[in-house]
Amino acid sequence: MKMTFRWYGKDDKIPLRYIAQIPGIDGVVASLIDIPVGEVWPISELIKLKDCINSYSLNFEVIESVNVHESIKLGEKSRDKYIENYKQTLKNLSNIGIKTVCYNFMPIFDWTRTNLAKPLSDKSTVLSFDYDMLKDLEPNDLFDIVKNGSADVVLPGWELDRLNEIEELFQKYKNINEENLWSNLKYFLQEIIPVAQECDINMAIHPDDPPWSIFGLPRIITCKENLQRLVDLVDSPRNGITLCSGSLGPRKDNDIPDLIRYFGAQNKIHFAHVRNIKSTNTYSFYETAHLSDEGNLDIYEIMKAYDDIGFKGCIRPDHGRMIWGEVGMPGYGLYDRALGIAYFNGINEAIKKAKNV
Ligand code: DNO
Repeated sequence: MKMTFRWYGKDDKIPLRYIAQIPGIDGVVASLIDIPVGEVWPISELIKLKDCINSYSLNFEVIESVNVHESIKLGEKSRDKYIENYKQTLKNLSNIGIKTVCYNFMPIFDWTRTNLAKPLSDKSTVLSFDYDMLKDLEPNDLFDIVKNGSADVVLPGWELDRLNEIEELFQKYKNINEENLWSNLKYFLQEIIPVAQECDINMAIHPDDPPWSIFGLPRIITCKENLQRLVDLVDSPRNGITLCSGSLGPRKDNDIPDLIRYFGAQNKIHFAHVRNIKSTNTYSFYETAHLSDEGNLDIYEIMKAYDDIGFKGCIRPDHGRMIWGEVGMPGYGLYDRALGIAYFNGINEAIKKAKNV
């Protein structure tokens, strides 16, 4: 597997030279966050980004993410224009050597949390999701939470200008149930996957986070059965998943090592996110350090499952705590994610050496 680290480009407070110093690092996962959703990513900008990353001897082969325009998820007439743009973006990405594109199909909101800085007993802070709290909130309140908690950085998916269209979007989603969303996803994939095939790009859908409906909006990429339905929508090796332990993990019926083995056996895992979470009740949880003892997920078993399937793709530590006084994008600080990588490296070394005994 190739160890990678998410980097938010020129607005990221973490310099690439620091990332390059993480032991065992192979590359960076990035995107063009300034390009409005639905527009074609210009090749000139992509070349600049790639050159910048490569100049620190870091590889660049995964995009997280090329976001999908709401009109595609809604199945509106205008979707064809946005799908054509998406195809052109894939072609441009393939020209700079991108091998994997992560995307998601969550209506309106990407990942959702009710607190971006929940204090833990060690005085670090983490992202958390409290279902009871969400019940009393309006979507606008969520934007406030994100704005006030994001240390002046615009979190992708939470651009404030999106607020202007929120009411209208909610109106439109009134007519969209889970089955409609599935059929809109199928339409999208039937168009996109043949192009991904020509471009040698693996499409890796990111699970819904959290993996259940919020504000009454349908969410479908949530569990083993639905992930299987996704890969069956269009039969192609290019149609696969981002296996995100922290997004799927809050559902008790999602056994992450089992999912890795099950979808790994079908060669459907194109990208891996590893992090830990601790549930506080059925629909509430907070994020923790990566260490197994800190959360519900057994990170050793997860890494073991990746080793068992001979995973060759890119893997990255996911959200970490904010520690050691670092101020930055919630979940995306340098220190705790670098500790995550050190931990994965340790587990991997132990797995390898134990096999040779
Ligand atoms: C949150 C991330 C998500 C992810 C997108 C992929 O931290 O895991 O925003 O990048 O859902 O499309």
